Amino acid sequence: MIWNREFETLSRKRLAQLQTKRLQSLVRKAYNGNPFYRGKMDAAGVKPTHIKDISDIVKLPFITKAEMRDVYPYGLLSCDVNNIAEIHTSSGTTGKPVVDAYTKKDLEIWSEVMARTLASGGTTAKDRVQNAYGYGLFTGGLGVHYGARKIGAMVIPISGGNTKRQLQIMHDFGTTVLACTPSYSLYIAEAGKEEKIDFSKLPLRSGFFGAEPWSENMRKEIEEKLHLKAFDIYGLTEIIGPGVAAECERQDLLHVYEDHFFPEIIDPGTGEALPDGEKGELVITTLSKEGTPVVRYRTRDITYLDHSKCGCGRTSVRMHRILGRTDDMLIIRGVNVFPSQIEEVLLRMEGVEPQYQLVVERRDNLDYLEVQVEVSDAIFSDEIKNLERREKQMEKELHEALLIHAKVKLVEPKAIARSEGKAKRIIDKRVL
Ligand code: DLL
Repeated sequence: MIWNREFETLSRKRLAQLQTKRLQSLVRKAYNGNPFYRGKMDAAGVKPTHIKDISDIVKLPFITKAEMRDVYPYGLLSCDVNNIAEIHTSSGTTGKPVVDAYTKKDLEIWSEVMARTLASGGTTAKDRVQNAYGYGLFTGGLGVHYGARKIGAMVIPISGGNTKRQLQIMHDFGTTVLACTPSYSLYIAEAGKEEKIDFSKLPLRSGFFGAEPWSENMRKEIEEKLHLKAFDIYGLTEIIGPGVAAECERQDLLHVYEDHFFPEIIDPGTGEALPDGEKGELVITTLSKEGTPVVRYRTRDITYLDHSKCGCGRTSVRMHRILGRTDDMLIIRGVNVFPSQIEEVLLRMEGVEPQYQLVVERRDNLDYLEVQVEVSDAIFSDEIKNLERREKQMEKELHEALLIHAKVKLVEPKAIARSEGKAKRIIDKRVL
C-alpha cells in the first residue's frame, strides 16, 4: 500500500526539481545559521549560490561521525534551540553520542516517513502494532510509534525486553504487526516455542525489522518461525532514525524516501561517486530537516543503489539491504570479510540457527578467527565425530566462499548470549 501517492510516485524530473529546491534551502540555512557548516563550506570554497541543481551536491564537503561528535551537544543546530521539540541520541558506547534534534516540523516528517514504511508492508488503521524497539533516546521506539499513530493503527508501546510479557501481550491483545530488531524477533520465536505457543494460530501477519544487519536466510527463518511476512527497514540516528528507507510488499530492495533523504554511493577510499549497482559507502543528505540538518553524511554502511523501476509503482531509487559496515569489516590475515557474508554461508546449512559470534584473536602476529555458531538440539546431541565432520564442512565452505581460514565451533542451543536490541556479533580481542 502506498501511503503518500503524490510524493512516492513523483516523476524523476519533478523529484529532481523538488530535491534541488530543498537542497538550496538546506544549504542556505546551514551556511547562514550554523558556524560549523559555514566553516566547512568556506574551507571547501563553496557558497550556497553554487548550488544550482541537485547534482551540484558533490561540491559540498562530507561530514563524518567524528566531526558530529566534536560539536556535541548542540553544534549541528541550525535553528533557535527553543524551536527544538525533541531530541534523540546514539548510544554513545564508543564515545560522545551523536545528537538528532527535531523541530515540530521534523517530527511531522518523521511520522510521515514512518507511516510510509509501515504502510508499504501493508499496515493499516486496523492493525495492532507491538512495538518492541527500545523507547527512550534510541530512535527505534518513538519512530515506529509516530508512524503507527499517523496511520491510525493501535500501538502497543511495550519497548524491548521482558520476553515472556511480549508473548503474553501478543497473545492477549491479538498483535498483528511486530516491530523489533531481527535478532530479537528470533529470541521471541524461541521463547514462544518453549512456552508451546503456536504462532500460526496468532493473528500476527507482518514484522518490521531493522537497526542491525540481517540476511535473506535470516528472513526465511523469521518468517517460518513467527508465521509473518518480514520487512527490512533502515535508518540511523544521524539522519532521522528509522524511516530513511524500507522494503515494499515485494520485499526486494529498500525504497529510499528520496524527497527527504538524498542518497549517494561513494568509494570509501577516494570519496568518488560510484554508479548504480556498484557497492560502496552510503552518503545521505537530509533535504528537509530543520533542527540538525545533515549535509553528505558518511554512514559507513555499505550497499548499492538501483534506479530501475519497481513494480509497486513507487518511483524512488532503491538500495540493497546493508551488506556490511566499513568499520565492521574484519581484516583476517589481509582478507576483508563482513559478518553478513559469514552469516550467508552459515545459514545455508541445515540445522544451523541464526545465532553466531565471531571471535578474533592475534597470536604471534597472526589473526585467528573462530566462528561460534549454534546448532539445533538434534545436531548438538549427535556423536562427536559427526559434529566434527560438520565443523570441517563449514570451514571448507567458508574457505571456498570467502577465502578465509576460520575455525568453526558448533555450540549448543542458547550458548550465545541473546540481545533484546542489537545483537553483538563480533568479539575482537586483538590489541593492535
Ligand atoms: O538503528 C535506527 C533504526 C531503528 C533503524 C529501528 C531501523 C529500525 P542507530 O542506532 O543510529 O539507528 O544505528 C544506525 O544501524 O548506520 C546501520 O549500520 C544499522 N542499521 C539500521 N538499520 C539497518 C538495517 C537505528 N535495516 C545503524 N540493516 C546504521 C542493516 C541497519 N543495518
